[in-house]
Amino acid sequence: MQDPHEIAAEAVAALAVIEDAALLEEVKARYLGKTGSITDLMKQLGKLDASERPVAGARINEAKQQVEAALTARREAIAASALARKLAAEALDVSLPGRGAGVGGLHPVTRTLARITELFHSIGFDVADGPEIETDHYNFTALNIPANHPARAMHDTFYVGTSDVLRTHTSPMQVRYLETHAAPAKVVVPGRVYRCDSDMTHTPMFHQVEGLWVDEDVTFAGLKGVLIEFMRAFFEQDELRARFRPSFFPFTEPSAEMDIGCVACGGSGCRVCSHTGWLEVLGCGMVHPNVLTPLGVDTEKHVGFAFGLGVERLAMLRYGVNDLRLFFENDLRFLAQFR
Ligand code: 2NL
Repeated sequence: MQDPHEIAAEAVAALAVIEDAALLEEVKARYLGKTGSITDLMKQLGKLDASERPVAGARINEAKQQVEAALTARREAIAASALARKLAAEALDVSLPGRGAGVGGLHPVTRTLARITELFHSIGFDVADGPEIETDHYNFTALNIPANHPARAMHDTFYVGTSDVLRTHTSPMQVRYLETHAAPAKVVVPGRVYRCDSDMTHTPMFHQVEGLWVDEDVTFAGLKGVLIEFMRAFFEQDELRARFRPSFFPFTEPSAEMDIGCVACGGSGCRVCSHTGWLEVLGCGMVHPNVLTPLGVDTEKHVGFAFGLGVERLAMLRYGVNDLRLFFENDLRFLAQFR
């Protein structure tokens, strides 16, 4: 009979180099399986002399236990290294920042709105906002645009039902302001306005800031001074030139449109100013008595000036954007430039 310890030593040596669980089971079968070499020794016990059996049996059992102990140790080692590999492969650094956690920024139109209202606030204008769905009273009638007046067509109005509209300007909020604030009143109203118009240079929704100053000694000269100084501060050009051309709005009389020297070329003529050297930037005028009187303002005592400007237009000029539609496409390659 072969020495059981020799077989056990051979088995332990074979197990020592095994890295794979399936191979381990093969080696186990070779020694401890039905036809394994240690099992064989057990079978041969019967052929031994009865006196030799206890010693030989004990030696075979020892050998078997050695192999089993080596098997168990190896099985655990293989499982431990498999687990270690799996953990290493699945390791997560939870302290890393998340993907796509970029820093956002304010939309250029929002920044321009804030800049405009801050400048007016700094010279004493209150800032107010109001509803985007208005009654036709506040949007039109109160502003000296009676029912069936052609001026209503001028505004390309979106109707909500029969007598509500999406406000076509922020003037209705200024009317509301005068209802709750007695003269003197000094306010700007920023916000979204809507007109049924869509092409290269018009979007159905855009932003406007309107201003109103009602007091005893408000003059057209004062209007010019406030608006020229506003434009100089907004564009950071102390020498910016301006001119006022006569115009018409139902809610102001007299009315004017204000041009500034082209901020792109300095007045020498370019594509931005259509080679005129001038840019039209707002409409303004002295508030029509038909607007003030129904609001309880005594027009023998109080007068007002008002103006309205387009925010996208000023944003385009300030940032050098040549296509209005870029503001509404939300392309991050465009927007990220204003971070
Ligand atoms: C433009 C012209 C203007 C006003 C808006 C106004 C408001 C009240 C009374 C009188 Cl409550 N006027 N607003 C006045 C003149 C012009 O806007 O072209 N806006 C983009």
